[in-house]
Amino acid sequence: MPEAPLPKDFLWGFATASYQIEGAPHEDGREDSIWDVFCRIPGKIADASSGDVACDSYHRTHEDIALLRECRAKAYRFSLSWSRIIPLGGRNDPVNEKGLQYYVQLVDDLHAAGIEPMITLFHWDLPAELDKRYGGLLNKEEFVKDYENYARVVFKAMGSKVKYWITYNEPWCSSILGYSTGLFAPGHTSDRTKSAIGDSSREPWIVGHNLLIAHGAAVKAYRDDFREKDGGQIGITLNGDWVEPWDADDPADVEACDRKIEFAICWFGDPIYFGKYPDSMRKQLGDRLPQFTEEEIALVKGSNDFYGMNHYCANYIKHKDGPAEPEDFTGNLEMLMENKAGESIGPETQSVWLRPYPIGFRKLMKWLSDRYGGPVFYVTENGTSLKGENDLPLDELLQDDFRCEYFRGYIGALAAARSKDGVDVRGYMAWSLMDNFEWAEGYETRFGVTYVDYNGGQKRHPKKSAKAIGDIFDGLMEKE
Ligand code: PNW
Repeated sequence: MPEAPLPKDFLWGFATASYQIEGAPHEDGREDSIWDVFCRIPGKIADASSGDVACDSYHRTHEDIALLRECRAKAYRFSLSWSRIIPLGGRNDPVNEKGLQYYVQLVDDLHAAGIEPMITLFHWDLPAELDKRYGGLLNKEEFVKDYENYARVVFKAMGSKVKYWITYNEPWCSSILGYSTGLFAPGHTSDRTKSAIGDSSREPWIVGHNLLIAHGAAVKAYRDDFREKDGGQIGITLNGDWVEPWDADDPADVEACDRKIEFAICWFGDPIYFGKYPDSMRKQLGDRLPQFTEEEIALVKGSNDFYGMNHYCANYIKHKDGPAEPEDFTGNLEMLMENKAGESIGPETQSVWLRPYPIGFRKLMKWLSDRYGGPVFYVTENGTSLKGENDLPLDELLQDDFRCEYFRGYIGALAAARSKDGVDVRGYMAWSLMDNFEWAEGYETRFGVTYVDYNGGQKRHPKKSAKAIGDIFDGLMEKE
């Protein structure tokens, strides 16, 4: 028998995020997050919906855990709602014991079910009060201290029970979608037809910087005061897609590919692994990109125990000539779905930005592993929507062969990255355990391996892919 590509302790499971599944926005003392506020602004969410009910997971954690068991998951990645735990968010604001206990109970119940919890501290739902009080993520002095305090409250309450911590989910999204395009909360942008406030040329870079410092501060807190007794690991999750040149014969397109990854991923990865921003970003952004002080570098450099990787798709990259626009956040290039020959990078899905290209997963993992000296990787999200899925009758919808095929391709690519390219990847969380509130897309776009009937009491129906993932891992992992 040839050796299996994945070890028997490979940690696989499913991911979700608080605002996307919980509902119960004002129960047991929870206060608004910036997403509650954002959803109330007409025109921001495609179907005018919100996370008010979502999957109702606040009342159905037992159903969620039963689903995880049915899927044979070994781990569950979920995020905490900061404003459930500290409703107003700040370091001098009261802790809400009921909100905190909801998560402690969830962790206990997961352990009882034999499922390893992986916790994201921040998946975009900043307490709204902090945005109002001092400008939220834009205010380095206040925000870093409040975030560190929140992290400590959580480590103290459940540090002994949780071995995997993620400080931030996709800081690129908080910075760019929240402060450049305005597509996500709090919706800042220079585009005055969309928002009265915002400066897309500056704010995203300030926010990204502040998120990095806050990440470093939380990691330091964990390492100083919890790691030794609790024995866990902590890292950040970065999103990033693979890239192929629009014209493989044009050196400028080939070069633009690396620049795209630097702007999207190394913006955060380089400070964490090297203590500086990529040269390509400094060159284009000049002093709009903040400078690290010596103290900040000391906090940020070396602050990952593992690299959390979210990955969905790929793009073709075409360089642009001439100077970059002040609002550009891509690295002065175009991201396209088709190459020069008119070939699509992959089949269409319900998400305009997502076309599957499994080999890109293997290539990106290798690219990142080479750049950062072979860190430990946990894939913390990977998954797909299906074009028109929401319009199908239930019996057809549950036969989600396209999604099964996606997972076969992507998990196969991960196995190859590990067994053939030597990438040290130790875990994989599929996005998502169930259909949920897909941010600005509302409920029309579904990413779940479980169908959630939003008009039928949030009843859950596992799709074909819910079982397929376990079968794929069975085929790839060493036997017990
Ligand atoms: C991730 N884009 O977000 C998030 O972490 C999840 O909460 C989300 O539900 C999932 O992917 C599916 O969208 C992204 O526009 C959202 O490029 C948008 C983009 C990328 C990632």
